[in-house]
Amino acid sequence: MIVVLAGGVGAARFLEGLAAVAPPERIAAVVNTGDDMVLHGLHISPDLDIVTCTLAGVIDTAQGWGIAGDTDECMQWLGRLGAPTWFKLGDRDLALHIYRTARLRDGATLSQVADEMRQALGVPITIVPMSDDPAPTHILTDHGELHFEEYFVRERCQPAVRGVHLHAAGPVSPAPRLLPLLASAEAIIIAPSNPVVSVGPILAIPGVREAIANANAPVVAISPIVGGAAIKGPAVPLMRAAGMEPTALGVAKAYADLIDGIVIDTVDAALAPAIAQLGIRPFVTDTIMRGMPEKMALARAALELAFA
Ligand code: FO1
Ligand code: CA
Repeated sequence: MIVVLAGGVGAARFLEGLAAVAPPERIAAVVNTGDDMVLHGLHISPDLDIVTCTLAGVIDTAQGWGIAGDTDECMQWLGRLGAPTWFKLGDRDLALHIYRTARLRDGATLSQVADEMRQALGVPITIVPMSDDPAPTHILTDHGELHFEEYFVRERCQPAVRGVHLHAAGPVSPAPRLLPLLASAEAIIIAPSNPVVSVGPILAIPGVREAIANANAPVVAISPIVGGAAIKGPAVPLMRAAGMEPTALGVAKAYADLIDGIVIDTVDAALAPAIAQLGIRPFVTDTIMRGMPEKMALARAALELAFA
């Protein structure tokens, strides 16, 4: 299997390209669940849903999350009842949440539910949550400790970040399929996702980082930082708070113990020699995924680097 460590939107778009250039049955996405939370009594798994719905072709592509053509009747009524409305769950999206929550309450694991949902939506690639245990990511800010989604969506990344608390680093087990997938992988690809709050939680789970370092497979990353800025989301303040330089070189350093190569954007070509100095092979190409041709080209670049 080609195993991809995935966050949300960037990873989902990369996986779309990968599934078009490699056999989908040979692709497995290991998905961050640090963003998961319970709201209205519902188990919300943003990155699992973003990856699943993108690959199913039902994502709202303008937002990168939520379901295309969705309506907000339920949200409006929740608002009338005084329930929180800062996290938008569309009417169709709520069906996914009701299903997941009911199955978990029946005793199913998050791994089982993720597999049921991707099958029901016709997604041919394997989708595995990083863990079946709760492992929320908290952001320590000047407004106190916030859940990642409270920081990101409710507070719109306004509070100053002082640190990041990954509960994934606590007494959390990897999902049952995760370590076997890594041990038998033909390649491991770190998607262009936030290294602190998307890939960070996956790597923080006890045993996972070691399993990747010890895997026989080549390991390559795609930098989500282009020209010192994040393609999407609050990577820059979060990387700074985690002691990383918010550049493609900083991303390479964060993964230096794991990766054999990294795909960086043409605008960052000047960083290639410093990356090579770390013993990591840089691959310079256009990494902005505007449409399907760019997604496929980026996937081909990652595979070329892995199998070079
Ligand atoms: N992101 C927002 O910025 N605002 C929202 O109201 C919102 C709702 C939402 C509902 C379901 C879902 O699967 C994702 C949702 N997201 C929303 C996206 C999500 O919060 C983040 O983009 C990811 O956690 C980042 O990977
Ligand atoms: Ca290795």
